[in-house]
Amino acid sequence: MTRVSKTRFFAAALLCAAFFTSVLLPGDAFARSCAAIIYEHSNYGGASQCLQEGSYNLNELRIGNDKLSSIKVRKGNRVFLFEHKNFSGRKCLVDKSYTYIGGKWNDITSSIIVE
Ligand SMILES: [Ca+2]
Repeated sequence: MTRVSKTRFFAAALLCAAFFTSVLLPGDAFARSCAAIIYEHSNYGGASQCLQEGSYNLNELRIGNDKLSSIKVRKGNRVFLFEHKNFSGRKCLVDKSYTYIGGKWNDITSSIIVE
């Protein structure tokens, strides 16, 4: 291989690596496969749980009771947060991602419906 073709080869290899990393990165695939992701802390930190469309009562919230502080919502989905278990108490509609769910709803959520 000449010096030039070696450089081109490595440039092409780098491009391929960048492409496959962006397409196949487990984190991205994980994010795309979830209708929503809930997080224990703000800025998508701490324990997290990938949610599909459906109902999640208190015992199905793996981040724990009264823990939710940030949330990612996939475009086209919406999420109802409930203050208490069994989908009762105050209710909050979330249709986009929030790095912080806000003072009124921080560490409150006890059940969730994802549509
Ligand atoms: Ca609660």
